Amino acid sequence: MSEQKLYYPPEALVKNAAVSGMDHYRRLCEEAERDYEGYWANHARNLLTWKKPFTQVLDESNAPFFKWFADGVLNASYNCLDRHVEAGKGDRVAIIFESDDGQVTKVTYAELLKRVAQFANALKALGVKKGDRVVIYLPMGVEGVVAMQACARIGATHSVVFGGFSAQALKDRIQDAGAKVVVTSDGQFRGGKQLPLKAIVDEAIGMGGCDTVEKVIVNKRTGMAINWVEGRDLWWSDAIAGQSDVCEPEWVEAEHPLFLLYTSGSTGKPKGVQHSTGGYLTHAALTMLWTFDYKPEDIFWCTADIGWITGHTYVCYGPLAVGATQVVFEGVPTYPDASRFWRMIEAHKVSIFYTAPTAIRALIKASESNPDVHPKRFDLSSLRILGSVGEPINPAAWEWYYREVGGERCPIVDTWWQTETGGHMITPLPGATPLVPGSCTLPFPGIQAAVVDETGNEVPWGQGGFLVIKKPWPSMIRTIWGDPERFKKSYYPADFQGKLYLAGDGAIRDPETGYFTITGRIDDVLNVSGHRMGTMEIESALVAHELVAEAAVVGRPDEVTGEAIVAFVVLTRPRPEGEEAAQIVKELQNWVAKEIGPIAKPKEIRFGDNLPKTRSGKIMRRLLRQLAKGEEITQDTSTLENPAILEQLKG
Ligand code: 6R9
Repeated sequence: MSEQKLYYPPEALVKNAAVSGMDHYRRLCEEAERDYEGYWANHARNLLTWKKPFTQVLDESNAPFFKWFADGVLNASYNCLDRHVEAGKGDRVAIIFESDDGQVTKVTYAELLKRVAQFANALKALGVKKGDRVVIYLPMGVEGVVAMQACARIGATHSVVFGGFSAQALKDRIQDAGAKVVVTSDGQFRGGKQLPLKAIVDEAIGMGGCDTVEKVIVNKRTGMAINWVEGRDLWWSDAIAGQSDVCEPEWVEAEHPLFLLYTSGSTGKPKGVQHSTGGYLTHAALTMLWTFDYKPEDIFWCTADIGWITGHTYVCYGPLAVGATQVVFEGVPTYPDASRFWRMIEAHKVSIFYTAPTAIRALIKASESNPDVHPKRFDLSSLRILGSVGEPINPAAWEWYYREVGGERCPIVDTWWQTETGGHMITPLPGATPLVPGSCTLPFPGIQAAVVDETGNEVPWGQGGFLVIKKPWPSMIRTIWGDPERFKKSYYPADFQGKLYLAGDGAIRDPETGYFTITGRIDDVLNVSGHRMGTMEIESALVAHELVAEAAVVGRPDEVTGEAIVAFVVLTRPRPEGEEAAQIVKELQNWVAKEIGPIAKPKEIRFGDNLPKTRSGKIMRRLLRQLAKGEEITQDTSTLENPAILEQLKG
């Protein structure tokens, strides 16, 4: 990596950047090193407005259940809305919304505040109180942001479920969170199609076990026909009718759970990652200013869905906390054609653009076969900073993004972070860090990242190991909802004496620069198009089908989606071939889509009479991974119970 070309930020950008040059970056890191608590306390004080200032900073007394700014009192929605309006910025556009069919709506800070307050009052009228959980199952749109902010306003803890998740997945989340209210819409538009949402909510609740749900609020989006449960369901418009558009925020302690967001881990059950209010919002705001170098003149666009952490921190909270004007979009990057992003950047003069490698790779492919959707056909001169998130970006995609989209003048911030970390952890700063394609470079100032071996000792640069964070940070996960033991075990394992946060990724540092490169998950978590999925979740879904006796799921590198899901399946009947096999593959693919969601559909399913197992009965996933990739198995397979099976599973 050391011989690779470095990409330096343009002079003009360095000059005006919030973090300007590497000396400045190093000074900030040293400052944090010298007085860790003082450093974060300053940011929390300067970036947020507190109802009652905090006097405590980091509380480690019940480690690893760390607390930050615990005696401080604030409200996230006040910080995202009211304070900008009070500062005379009410007429500033907060959201430029572009729908699936290209219609544009603009909402100012003053209008957004009113809509949030009114919806907050509607929730209160339904009996939603501080600490209650509200599940939000909405498409991308202003309503999603309004619903999240309204929960924050009254101290209700929201849990957004991505609109692509199935009834089963939704039910699991509603049940685990114990939600009192579900907010949804009749349907959603996606790539020119109408897809149901309310019907999926009905199905989820109909499965039983969701007795905590008292009300379902339905926003009218598509106008499609829906079923109605009298007494339980009510239209969004009826819920807000007659409600005041003024709502005093509920002032909450800094540690109050702002939201739960479910993500995949290495066991079958998704984990409800719990985030705080004060620490979370501090880092959301700080990373807006430093990683994106956000300035009041900027138009910010993060393409993530609010169903993912990126949509929480860099659509709902970060941009609003700093008073930014941002673009929010509904739809997919390839509809009406694969120039959607470029057209929107041109139309809305986007200056900071943040998306996922999988989208970039899909758009590269599309522009190769259709020159009309190539970014060079569009005026992208408003861009000054590009970002990447969700998975490793391969150097070829990086270079294309840099050259064809950024015109070789926009630094790319390749931001490594996770649902659990709340905000950016390892990332270039655009006016400081020389870039290397494929590397997320160096830790954000104040974040102490390291690569360690299985005993927790730091390995020399140039040697791979486990990525860990050495000190607690303000926006970190507080616990797993309802399962503190799992939180401890997953993130502060005993192997590291409970002292290091284990990220679940492998990493390696460049021998000369110390730059980090993420080498992928070290657990059984796959990353498909930037979406996290547990192999065990998919396996459980497969074995729930009557035809399936046993299943093992692995990832295979994929040119567009990063990883693709490959399932090895043993059926309860003889191994099928030809047309029959093809039919069962289809059926199982649809089954998984129904059980979890279309994103979890295996791309390939192979049938065997058995799976490769050790004599003690462990499935040899390493071999399956090689088979999935089409690699020749060269190593010793004598420990296998049934070596002949490999031939059958070759595909
Ligand atoms: C923000 C987000 C987290 C996992 C993470 C890692 C992968 C995210 C990355 C990256 C390489 C980057 N990941 N960003 N890998 N480079 N810049 O995506 O959160 O959905 O929880 O996924 O995604 O494997 O552990 P989440």
